[in-house]
Amino acid sequence: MDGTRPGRDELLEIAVEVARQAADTARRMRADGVSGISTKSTATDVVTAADRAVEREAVATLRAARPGDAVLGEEYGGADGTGPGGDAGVRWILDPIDGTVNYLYGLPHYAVSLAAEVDGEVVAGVVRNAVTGDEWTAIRGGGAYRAGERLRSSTETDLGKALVATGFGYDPARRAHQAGVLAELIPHVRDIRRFGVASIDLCLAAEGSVDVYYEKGLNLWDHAAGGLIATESGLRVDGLAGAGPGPDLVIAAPPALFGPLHDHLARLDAAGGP
Ligand code: LIP
Repeated sequence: MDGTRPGRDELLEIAVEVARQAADTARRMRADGVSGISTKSTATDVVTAADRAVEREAVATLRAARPGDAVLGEEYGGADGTGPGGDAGVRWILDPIDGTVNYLYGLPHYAVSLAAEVDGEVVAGVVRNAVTGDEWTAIRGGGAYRAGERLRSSTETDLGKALVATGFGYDPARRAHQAGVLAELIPHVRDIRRFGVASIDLCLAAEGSVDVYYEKGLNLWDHAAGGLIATESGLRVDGLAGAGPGPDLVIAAPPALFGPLHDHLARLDAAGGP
């Protein structure tokens, strides 16, 4: 494998191989207990030795498979010296353990999320729950799958009957703002689910296990792969006012629910606050 321009199938194959290896490492390290705990943006934004080890291992495997590609990882950023897109315009976007707080508490709900981006567009992605082995994949234009089944997202058309997944940041002031938005939104929906893992939340929306998902404050590695999987299952994945999914807000919803949910979130300044 060299700096040649790869096919999407080839990129997905590499992503799945790396995600399975990373998931096994994360799960094995968790069985030995949690070590090397430190914090990042706030006292509750934790990182563990496993987050770092899984990322180093995944980057090494990606390097071996495609030496010229760029890698953007949560723990080491793009510390590989190569530009946004490597020799062939390929960049890998990796969250080694999405749901680190769940990992810390031993909740069986954390994932490896890996996307391949070519010339700035995500074209392949995998999200793998490291404990259950649940694995969601997608290729742009090729659909989204879980266990060989093509995913079809919710067809709900009434926001009042929509089950909503969402999340909260690590900054107390931001959580207060997010809770305020949620308190105003909850009378207008069926109910809320807070699982703690953006990548899996997007995949649950992709398979219709929840109807919609939204969250403020995500990084690219939290939503790159899950966003493609959600899009390929039929959801609209965007921000407010067509801004695109990003740190201000990520919304994933069936076309019929996107407008009503968007308008509530805009009215409630969900992209605003700290
Ligand atoms: C987490 C996200 C989750 C969000 C958390 C955190 P991490 O990512 O997956 O949706 O609510 O605040 O950002 O920190 O576990 O990689």
